[in-house]
Amino acid sequence: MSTLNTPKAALRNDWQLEEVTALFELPLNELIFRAQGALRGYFDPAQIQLSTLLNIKTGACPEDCAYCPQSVRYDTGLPVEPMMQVQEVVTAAEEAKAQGATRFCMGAAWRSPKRKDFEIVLEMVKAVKGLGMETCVTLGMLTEPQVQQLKTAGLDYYNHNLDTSEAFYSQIISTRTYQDRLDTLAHVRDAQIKVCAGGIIGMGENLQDRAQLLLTLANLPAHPDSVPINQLIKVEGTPLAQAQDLDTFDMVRCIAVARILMPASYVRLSAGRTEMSDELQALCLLAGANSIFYGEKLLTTENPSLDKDRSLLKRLGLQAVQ
Ligand code: SAM
Ligand code: DTB
Ligand code: SF4
Repeated sequence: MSTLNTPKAALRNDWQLEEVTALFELPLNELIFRAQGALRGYFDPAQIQLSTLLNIKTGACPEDCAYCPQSVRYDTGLPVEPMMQVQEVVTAAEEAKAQGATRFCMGAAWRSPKRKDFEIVLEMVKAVKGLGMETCVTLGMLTEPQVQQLKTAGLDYYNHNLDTSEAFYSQIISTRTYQDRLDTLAHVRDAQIKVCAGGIIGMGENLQDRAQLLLTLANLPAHPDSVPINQLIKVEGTPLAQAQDLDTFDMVRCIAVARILMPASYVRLSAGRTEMSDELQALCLLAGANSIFYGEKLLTTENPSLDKDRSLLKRLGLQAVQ
């Protein structure tokens, strides 16, 4: 039972597509009501988890992810930057901790890490862990030995998104397969590193694709511990720069369905908050999101300012998870 005496919904890995699409089709009030119930079984609804992102290596990525400003294939005007120094990363993590973040997520624009770079990432993980923060990295595909080394270095979470449904995936990325992603997630899970896996909406996918993405995540052998739901950030120069705008409530519905399918996971209202009103963000939190990226930048794009977020959390009566 949670502190508020709401029963814990069963953790299921046998969701059927019809059940998930039926959730998407519920009247919004009913969907949100059910999602709040699911949240309250496992979490204190007055608490929110804050993760800060840092891009430790920017741009020139060989992959062709159609949404991504860091792919070498698209001219987005993003300056390519070499990998950061360990000390620079530690300084950024110290700042994030001082601002109230509990998890520090380091991202790199790689298909997969090269040996020399990987050694440096291991040092970064050890150093950030040494600050008493939760550590997370997102480095692309990993082999089993690399996962073991990250585990030994003290890594808590690995972020690797499925991004969309298997059926829609080939329209977004051609340089690696859906199975590659599932394999990396399996290596991470087998090493008992916590899994952070979610996706993006607003790339032209249909409702069935969104339902299938969430179904695939929920029917993994264990639910991802953390589920980032990103709204596409349309970056000029990427193939998806002109993608159609989402309906305002699509994000709310996706978050609510993720919450119902994976009630014990942190569901993160991720990319896209700068385009959202305070009211829409509040609705996403009401629909069961209990985590955000906190810090003025995501990887290469803007995120709300710390002041704005502090004020929003205060107005909503939310406390940061310690
Ligand atoms: N290169 C690694 C990889 O792809 O696994 C790690 C970094 S990659 C940028 C991490 C995730 O950021 C992607 O899987 C995607 O879900 C998200 N992302 C990238 N560009 C985005 C955009 N324009 N809008 C929303 N999410 C985005
Ligand atoms: C995730 O799901 N979203 C974050 C994090 N994991 C690595 C990244 C969002 C990136 C948005 C585009 C950018 O800033 O480049
Ligand atoms: Fe590279 Fe990751 Fe961007 Fe894809 S999402 S282009 S793998 S940085």
